[in-house]
Amino acid sequence: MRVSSMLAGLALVLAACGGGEQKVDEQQTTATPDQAAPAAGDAAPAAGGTAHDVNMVLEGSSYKYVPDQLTIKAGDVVRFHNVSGGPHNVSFWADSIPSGAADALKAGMPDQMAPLEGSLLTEVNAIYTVNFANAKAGAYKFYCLPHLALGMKGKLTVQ
Ligand SMILES: [Cu+2]
Repeated sequence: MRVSSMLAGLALVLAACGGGEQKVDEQQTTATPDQAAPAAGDAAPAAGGTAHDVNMVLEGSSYKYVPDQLTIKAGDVVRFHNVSGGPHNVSFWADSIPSGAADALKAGMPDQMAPLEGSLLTEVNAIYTVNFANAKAGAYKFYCLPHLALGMKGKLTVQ
């Protein structure tokens, strides 16, 4: 069956110039890209945890997290959305989180570029999720590496 359809295709190619493009399309559609893998940072909160959303935006000439202050509980996740003005990321100052909190926080941050430094979100609508499982109570101050000099920073409080 396949051979006869290829022959038919060949006949079409011979009959009409440009028919060869159809054959290329056919090959591309049979090779399905592996898009089934979930995006990095798409983690769900632990059972009972809440998901919080923080947008990373360029408003006028200012880069900001919206909201730039929020209070969560241990076990929650925070989803940082690249809305506009990217690339953005979320980095935590090691000396601006509760003492002894770094290990649990590192465990909740996928694809770190350096310790406590989240990966850059270059695509609009990309999301970076930080999981605060086992997080110590206290204040966690964070900033956007590309826009720190422009004042893009925020504070999370874990109750
Ligand atoms: Cu930024």
